[in-house]
Amino acid sequence: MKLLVFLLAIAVVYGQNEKTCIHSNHDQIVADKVVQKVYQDMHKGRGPDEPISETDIAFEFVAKFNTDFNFLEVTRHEFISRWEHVYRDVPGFAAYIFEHLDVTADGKLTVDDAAGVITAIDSNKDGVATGREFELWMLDLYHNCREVGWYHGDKN
Ligand SMILES: [Ca+2]
Ligand SMILES: [Ca+2]
Repeated sequence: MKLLVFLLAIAVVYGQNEKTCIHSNHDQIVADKVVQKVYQDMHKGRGPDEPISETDIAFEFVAKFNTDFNFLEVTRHEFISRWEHVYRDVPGFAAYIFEHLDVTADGKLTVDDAAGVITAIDSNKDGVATGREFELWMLDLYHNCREVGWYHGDKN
């Protein structure tokens, strides 16, 4: 029994991807290039001043990141493995991005996270999240280690 508990503890430690806010990419793709791709995937075909809606967020990060039959939610594990596959960032960094998208902090991405993500992106607080604001928000996350929820304070 003790051995089993010990083995489970090991599995938990190694099974979780230790979060890191220091960007690292399997293919040595620099942060700005990764963000450019994330931005294009999110905002394809639209101008930088055009808004991003809650539906856009839900479509991009919930629907597209889903890998199992439960298409209304994306678990931390699902998100990390797909982010690593598509953008080639290491799992620990994908975990850091996940935590910034999981605004409700329940360990999964659902439509309930979309409004909070919009608030986080909307840096000039005019109630609209534009494509450019999304891009700048992502760049900020990639370049500056940000605590989850930091934008709730004064954001300059
Ligand atoms: Ca959530
Ligand atoms: Ca705005």
